[in-house]
Amino acid sequence: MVIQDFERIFQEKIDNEIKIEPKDWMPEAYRKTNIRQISQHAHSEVVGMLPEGNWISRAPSLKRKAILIAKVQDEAGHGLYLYSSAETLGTSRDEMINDLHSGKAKYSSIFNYPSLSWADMGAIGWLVDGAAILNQVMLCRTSYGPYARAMVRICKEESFHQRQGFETLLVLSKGTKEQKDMCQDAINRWWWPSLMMFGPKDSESTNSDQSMKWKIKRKTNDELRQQFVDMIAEQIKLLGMRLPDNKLQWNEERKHYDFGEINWDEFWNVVKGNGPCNKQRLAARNKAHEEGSWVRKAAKVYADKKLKHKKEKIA
Ligand code: BYC
Repeated sequence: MVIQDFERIFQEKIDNEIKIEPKDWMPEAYRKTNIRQISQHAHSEVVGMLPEGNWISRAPSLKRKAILIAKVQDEAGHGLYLYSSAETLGTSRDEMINDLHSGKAKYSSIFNYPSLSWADMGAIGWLVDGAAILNQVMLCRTSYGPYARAMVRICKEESFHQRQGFETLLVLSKGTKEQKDMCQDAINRWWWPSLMMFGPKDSESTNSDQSMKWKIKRKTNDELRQQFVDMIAEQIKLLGMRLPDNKLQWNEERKHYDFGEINWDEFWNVVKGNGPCNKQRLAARNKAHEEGSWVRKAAKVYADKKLKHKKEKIA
């Protein structure tokens, strides 16, 4: 077979909704795009543990603490499924982790903002996980098999995360004046960064066209962002709070909410490493990696020993 035959078979699979699997032939750029997106996604899950981890020791009750620990643990699990999924494309865990720790790899801009109050745990669950779910439901149908399958389980857990976030804010929204103020303040601070999670507008999105053709992405950044605004603009009514956007308004003609302009300078500044917490996040990740080195060594010795025993039994 010549290269054109491989390309044709690959494209037929994409057109016929047949998943691409690790051992299938694929264009080098398809492989690279998936490694880029899946590893960035994995890094986001792992770095995303930090703003919430910050509040585990200060959760207001045992119940809230247990829920938050479970949620943060879920994020770690999501990171692990995703790293495994990227590894099937021929990259290594070490390579990906090194790129994160050196600052070479990107991760979601949202996790470079500080979590200042308990209400932020609610706002992160409701808005950040809410934005993540819309994106990830789409990714359950992505064309690369191992990524799509990882997403199915992740989405189930994310939907629990979003509901716990909303419920946390619902309790605060019915509380004292201080609790209501704290709730509104968290929404004010997390709203615009949540909208930025969907990436640049379609006209500025360098990867979207090709990723849509390959069915890695099924909806554009702007389509998903609009879906998110429409969902949250309704849900906030139940909280009796407001979104910090004077231009937010239902548009009967479009059957969507109109909303104000995102501060794209802020977005790119954060993506380039100059957000409020970029340096802090990378320092925390590097420190955890160094301090965990003895655990990795011990786990490796244990695994080698087990393998040796198994081989001896067979022999
Ligand atoms: N932040 O061409 P575009 C979670 C980059 S975590 C930083 O539109 P693409 C959770 C983009 O990478 C969930 N960078 O890109 C965890 C590209 O640069 P490169 C995280 C961003 O890939 C813990 C450039 O801008 N979800 O749920 O077609 C606690 C141009 O963009 C961002 C995922 O990772 C950003 N926000 O589309 C709680 C989902 N946006 O790579 C919750 C998987 C864009 O060319 N990822 N950039 O140098 C995706 O679906 C897509 O990668 C994106 C961007 C929609 C994010």
